Amino acid sequence: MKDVLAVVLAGGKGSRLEPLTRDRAKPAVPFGGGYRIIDFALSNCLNSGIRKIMVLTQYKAMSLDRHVTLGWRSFLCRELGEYIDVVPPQQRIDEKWYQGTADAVYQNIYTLEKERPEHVLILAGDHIYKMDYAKMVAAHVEKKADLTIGALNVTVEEARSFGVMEVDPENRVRGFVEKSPNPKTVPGQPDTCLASMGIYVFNAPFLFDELCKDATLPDSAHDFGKNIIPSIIDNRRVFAYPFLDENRKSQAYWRDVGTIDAYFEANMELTSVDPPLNMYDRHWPIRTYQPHLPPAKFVFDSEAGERPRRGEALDSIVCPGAILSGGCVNRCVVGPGARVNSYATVEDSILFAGVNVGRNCKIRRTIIDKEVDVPPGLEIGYDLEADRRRGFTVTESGVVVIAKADGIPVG
Ligand code: ADQ
Ligand code: ADP
Repeated sequence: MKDVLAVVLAGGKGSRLEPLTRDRAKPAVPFGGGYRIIDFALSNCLNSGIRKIMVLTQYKAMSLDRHVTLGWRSFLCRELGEYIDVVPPQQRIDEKWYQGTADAVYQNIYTLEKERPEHVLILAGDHIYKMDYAKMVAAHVEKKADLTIGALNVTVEEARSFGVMEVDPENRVRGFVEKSPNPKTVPGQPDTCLASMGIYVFNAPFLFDELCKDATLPDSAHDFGKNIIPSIIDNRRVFAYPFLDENRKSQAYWRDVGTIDAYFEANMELTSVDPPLNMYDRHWPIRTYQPHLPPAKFVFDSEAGERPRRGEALDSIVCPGAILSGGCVNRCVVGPGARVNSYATVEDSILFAGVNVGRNCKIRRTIIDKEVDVPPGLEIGYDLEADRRRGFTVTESGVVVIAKADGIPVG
């Protein structure tokens, strides 16, 4: 993997994750307590033996930049030629801000070429999964491919928001349409489509040639899915790489947490007894920036008269620095330094770092953004109309989101 350079596209706006992406890019949105979404792609890189990583940012990148710089730089040693660099939009080649994904890579082409990699692995910074990219690169080399595309089976409904491939029995890509309203199904499986995961292994010189060619086309959206891939499948060796579990039998865990509902469900899955994503796998550690915080604390005050103050957590993830100070959480993700005060109950919810839940609050199916200070006695997630009137976001499935600027004090 020494000759592989990973480019992580981390510029997506994540508008369907609003209001969590109001002040931060989607890859910087917290996930599973102390992690950020981008930690999964970056951990996959390190665990796959990749030591040269460029993170391309664009939209509201401050929190993402800080996270990667503080948390990830120390894992790699520049003296040994290893690095993880956060690269803001360049605007060196063109006056314009980045356009599509191919343009984001093209704008950094000088830096990429200078590294003289053999392969460039292009990744999205906004999916939750554990994948050994070394196996994908090995398959790419074995097939003598010019481009290999990570592939997943999805339903026809889901396929409309993906690039969808048609492949021959050798998995060679014969058709590729980006976000078609009528996606092609897998032969013999009328309910299934083969979707692109938006991750690509390119032979580096081939990638650079194609980017330069595409950059001269006035009508191109400069996007891998819309332009580059469809234009090369007839003449070049493009293969799909099915993302399967370790036994290479069934589909592996992969979540696009692009909507609030999908994001909420993926977090809730982590609190189940046997989650589909194992975060405790020593062979595949998920790394992140870990602030120095004291251990989580649970306070139970039996001296408090008839109503003892129970600080407890069931089927929950509780991060360092959190204090359940006489409040209960059930099926929750409790972020670093969050606090739940006496007689409060929080169920099926996600509390970001530093959230303070006041006494006697009753909260369910709610996501609360960083450092929001919920006043005592508030009920959230029970009367959704009341929650909407308060200015909170309420999704179709009834998940409430309290963002930083929703009229509740922060800090
Ligand atoms: P989308 O995810 O819809 O489809 P896009 O919005 O272009 O494609 O985002 C791809 C990735 O690039 C995301 O991680 C995003 O954050 C990032 N990104 C977008 N614009 C960027 C920019 N200018 N600078 C830096 N990063 C940027 C893509 C493929 C589909 C595939 C799905 C799988 O186009 O074919 O099926 O991913 O999710
Ligand atoms: P997070 O909650 O993701 O840890 P922080 O609270 O540390 O993020 O930082 C987010 C803050 O950074 C926002 O309040 C916003 O004011 C600021 N910020 C984010 N992106 C930008 C940007 N592109 N330009 C200026 N400020 C930004």
